Amino acid sequence: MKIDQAYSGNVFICSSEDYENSKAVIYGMPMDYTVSFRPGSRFGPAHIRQASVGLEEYSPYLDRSIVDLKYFDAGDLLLPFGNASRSLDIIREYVEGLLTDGKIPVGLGGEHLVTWPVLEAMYKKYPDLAIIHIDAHADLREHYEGEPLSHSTPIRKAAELMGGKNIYQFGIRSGSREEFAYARENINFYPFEVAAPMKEALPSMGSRPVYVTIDIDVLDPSAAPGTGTAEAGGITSKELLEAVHAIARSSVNVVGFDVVEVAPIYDPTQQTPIVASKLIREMLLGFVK
Ligand SMILES: [Mn+2]
Repeated sequence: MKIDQAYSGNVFICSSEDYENSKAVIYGMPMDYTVSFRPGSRFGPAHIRQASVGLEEYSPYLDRSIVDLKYFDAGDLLLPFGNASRSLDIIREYVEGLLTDGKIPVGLGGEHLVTWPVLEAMYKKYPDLAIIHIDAHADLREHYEGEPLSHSTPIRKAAELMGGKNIYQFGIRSGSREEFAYARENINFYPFEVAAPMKEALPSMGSRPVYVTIDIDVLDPSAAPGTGTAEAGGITSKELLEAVHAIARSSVNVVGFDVVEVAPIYDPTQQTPIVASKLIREMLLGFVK
């Protein structure tokens, strides 16, 4: 007899087994081989699923419950470890398939480079796409030690593909002088803070299709130590949730989102996947109408 997996921790809590009728699809991208400092985010998706079992189904912020929403958890993509280029191809093809099926992709990372092929697929489907990027790091390098396929380059690639003025960055507090100069000139750039500038910027996005990518290291290391490139001086989980709810209550049309860079091995308390799983719940309830 089949055992219901909804509360097993093997899937994100309350995931439906019905792909066809699910609006959103959760998928893991267990890739961490281009990181500049500490690896380990390949284990992020599994730990976010395990931590999700501790969540309530109901969101008092949004007065909505995940039992009233149908989403499917596809598990983790099978990636060829060590081969970044082929891994990105596999991610891109998978997300293109989700978009063809009319789904909202909900990605679990993995290092931030996994977002690059997702953005390529999203932009192909939505030519008027805007990106909301919430992160401690600008991720605007052209290469890292000569390597363009690095977790420090995805937003630069996106800016070159779709124009920096279609990208909104929040919470950035780390990067090279060149990245900050590039951001100030080319991007809608809101460094250090997240919730207040988010509320300021959202009206200018109107009802555009938006992809939201959150690097967990935007949080202060005291709130999320389990990440490869922890950066002091970050925001609280309360401020991050406030920003997510501002997006949810705005008129933008969120067409996909992800949470990346959860590296559980650096966090024996598992606080980092715990906060990431609540973010996913709130984004499912706030963004998937
Ligand atoms: Mn980062």
